[in-house]
Amino acid sequence: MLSEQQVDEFDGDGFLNAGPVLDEALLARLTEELDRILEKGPDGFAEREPQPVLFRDLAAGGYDGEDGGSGPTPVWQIVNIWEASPLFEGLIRHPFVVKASSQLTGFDSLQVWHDQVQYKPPLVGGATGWHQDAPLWPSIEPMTPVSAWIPFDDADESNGCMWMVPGSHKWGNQMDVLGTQHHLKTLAEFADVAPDFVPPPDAPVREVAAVCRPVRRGEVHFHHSLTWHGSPMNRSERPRRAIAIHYMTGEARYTGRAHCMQPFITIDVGQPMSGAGPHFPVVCRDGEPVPRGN
Ligand SMILES: O=C(O)CCC(=O)C(=O)O
Repeated sequence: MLSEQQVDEFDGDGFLNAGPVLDEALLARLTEELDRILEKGPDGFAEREPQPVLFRDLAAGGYDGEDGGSGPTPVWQIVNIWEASPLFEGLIRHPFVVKASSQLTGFDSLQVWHDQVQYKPPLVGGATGWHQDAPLWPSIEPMTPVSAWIPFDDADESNGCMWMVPGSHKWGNQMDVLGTQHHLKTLAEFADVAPDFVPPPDAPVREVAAVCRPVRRGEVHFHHSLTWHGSPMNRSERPRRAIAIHYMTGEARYTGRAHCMQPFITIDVGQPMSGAGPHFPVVCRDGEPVPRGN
C-alpha cells in the first residue's frame, strides 16, 4: 500500500517513485525473458507463437512518423509483451503495482490498456519526445489512466531516464504544444521544454520546470496520463531497458478512434472497456488484484 503522503505527492506532481518493490530474483528472470524477446526481434516469432501486439523501432516511426525499419538512434518498442510471456503477465498483475494504481486513480476496478517496453541501446539509444499519454490514446475516454514504469537497468540522466513536468497533469490536453518540442532529443536539450507555455490560471502549478526522474532497478515509478514526460537519448555505455504498464480505470469507454490496440477491441462505440475482450485483462476488481486465469 502507498502512504497518504505518497498519494498526495502523486496528486500534486502527477508522478511518484514508490521505491523498491521487485526483488532481484524476479528482476533477474524478467530481464532474461526480456532479453530473449529482444533477441528474437520483430520478425522472430512463428505465426502461431504467442507474441506481442507490436515490435518496432519508435525512433524510425512511432510518435513522429510512419512505422518502418530501424533507424540510427533506435528506441525498441514492444507493445503487450505480456501476451508473449507468462512471466510478464505476472508483472502486469503484480499485487503491489495493481493496488497502488487503484489507490492513485481512486478506482477499485482496473484493466490493462496495454504495456510497452522501451529499450534504448547503449551509445545510440534514441529519444522519446515530450508527450502526454492520454491524448495519444484516443480510443478510450475519459483521460484518467495511470502508468507504472519499471526499469530493468538503473535509469538515470546518463542512459535516458524519464523527465517530467510537475503539476502538468492539471493543465489539460497540451499536445499541440508538446508536438512542437520533438527537436529536444539530447540530455543537454531536454529540460528546455516549452519555455513560453503559460499554464492555465486556475492550475495549482503555474511554471514549466522539467525535472529528471532517476529510477533504480527494482523501483516502480508511477505517472498520470496527462503528465508531460519524455526521455532523452542514451549516450552511455549502459542499456536502458524498461516497461510501462498502462492501466485504465473502470470508467473507460470505447470511442471508436484509432490506436494500435483498437483492432483488438470487440465492443461497440460508447460501451465500457470492461467488455473489450481478452487483450485487455482485468487486473483489479473491488479493490483487490485479480490473479491470472480469473
Ligand atoms: O520509457 C520511456 O522512456 C518512455 C515511456 C513513456 O512514455 C510512458 O511510459 O508513457
